[in-house]
Amino acid sequence: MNKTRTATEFFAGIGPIRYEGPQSKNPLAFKHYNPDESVEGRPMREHLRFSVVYWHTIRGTGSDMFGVGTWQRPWEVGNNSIELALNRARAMFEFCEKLGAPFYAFHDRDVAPEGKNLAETNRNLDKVIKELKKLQRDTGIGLLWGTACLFAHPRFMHGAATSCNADVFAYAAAQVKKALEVTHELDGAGYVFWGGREGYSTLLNTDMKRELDHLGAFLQMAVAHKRAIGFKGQFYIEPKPKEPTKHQYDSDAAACLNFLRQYNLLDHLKLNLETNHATLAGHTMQHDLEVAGAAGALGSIDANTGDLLLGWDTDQFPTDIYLTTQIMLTVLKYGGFTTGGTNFDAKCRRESFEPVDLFHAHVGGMDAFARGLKIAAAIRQDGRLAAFVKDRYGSWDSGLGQQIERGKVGFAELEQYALKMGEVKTNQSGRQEWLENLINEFI
Ligand code: XUL
Ligand code: CO
Repeated sequence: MNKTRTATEFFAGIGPIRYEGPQSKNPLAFKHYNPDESVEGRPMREHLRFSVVYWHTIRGTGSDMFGVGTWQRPWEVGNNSIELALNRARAMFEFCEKLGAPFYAFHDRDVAPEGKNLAETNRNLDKVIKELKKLQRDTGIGLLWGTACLFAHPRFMHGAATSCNADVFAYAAAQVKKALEVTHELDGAGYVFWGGREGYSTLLNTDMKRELDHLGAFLQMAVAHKRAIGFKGQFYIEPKPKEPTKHQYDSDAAACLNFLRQYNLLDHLKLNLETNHATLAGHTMQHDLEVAGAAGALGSIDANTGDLLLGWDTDQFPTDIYLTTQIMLTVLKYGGFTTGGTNFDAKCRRESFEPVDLFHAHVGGMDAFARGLKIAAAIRQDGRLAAFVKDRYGSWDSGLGQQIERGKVGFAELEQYALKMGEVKTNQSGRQEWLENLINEFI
C-alpha cells in the first residue's frame, strides 16, 4: 500500500482503510467489507468489484443551481492545465489505494481539459492517459469502464448521436472513437454509453424516428470500431428516464432492451443499471436488474440511491441494507459480475465539504454492499425463499403446464381442458407478508 506516494499526499493522515469487524467504532474502518472473506466460494472483493468515479469524487465541486462549489479538494490548484489534470489523476489513485477500491471509472473530459480544437483535446487526453497507465501499473488498480462526455459542452445542446445537426453527430463519433481507443489502451473492462442529452425537450421540434435511427447507427459504428481496434471489453448502455432532457430515449431497462433488439445490438451491449435512474423511471432497482437479467443483459451497476421525496437525481451514497440485499439477491441469481462491478456513481452532500467525507461516503457504501451480499447469500443458503417461488410455479413442472411450456397444446386443447375443469380450484396464497417477514429474519 502507498508504495507509489512520492511528492504530494492529498489525503494526509487518512488510510489505508482496513476491515476491523462489526464491533469496531473506528469510522474509517470497514465493519463488514472484508475483501478476502469468502461468500458462496468467492472473495468479497471479486463479488463486488468496487469502483470510484472520477466525475463526482475527483472533479465534483459541490455546486448546485443555487450556489457555487463548497468542497475542499487539495489537488484543485491553478487553472484547468495539464499539470492540474495530472494532480487529479494522482489524487484519484491515492484515494482508491487508501480505500482499497480495485477499479475506477471516467469520462474522457473528466481526466483532461478540452483544447482549442479536437486535435489539441486528443493530445491533452493522451498526456494524462500516459500517467493513468503508469498509475494503474504501479498500483494494480484497473479501469472498470471509460465513457465519453457528450453532454457538457454547448455543441451538444440538441444531443449528440440524436442531434438534429449532422456535424454534431460527426463530432460525437470522433470523440467516442478516441474514448474507445484510450479505454482500450488502459485495458478497461468495459465502456459505457449513457445517453446524456439523447432525448427531447419538446416533440414539436423533434423527429423521433430519425433520431432513434441515428442513435442505432451510432452504436453500430461503435461496435465496428471496437472490433477494428481489437477492444475486448464489454459495452454497456445506461438507462435513465429524464434529466437533463424531459425524456431520454434510454429511459429504462425495458426501453433499452427494445432499442437494442430493434437495431440488432443485443449481442453487443449489456446494461449498466443505476439505482437512482431506476427510481426516476418509477421502478425499483431490483425491477430493472430482473428485467436485464431475464434478457441475459445484466452487466454492471452504478451504485447510489435517490431521495424518494425529491424528484431528481440526487446521487447519494447507498446505505439502505434492504436495497443492497435486493440488488445482491438478483446479481447472485444471475451468476454475479464478470466484467461489471459496483461503481459508486454517487456524491457527498454539498454540506459535507471535507476530503475525509469522501472516505466516510465510500466506506459506508462498501459496508452496505458487503452486508447486502452476506444477507443475500444467507437467504440463498437458507433456501426457503427460492423453495417458495419454485413451489408457486409447481403447476408448470408437469401435466398441463409442462405441455403448454413445451408448445404441445393450443387454444382448442386448452378450451377442452377448461370446459372439463369447470372452475379453477387450485390457487394458493401469494404469502407476501410472510415473505417480507422472512427477509427481515436475515437483516
Ligand atoms: C448521469 C450518469 C452518468 C453516467 C456516465 O446521471 O449516471 O454519470 O454514469 O456518463
Ligand atoms: Co451513472
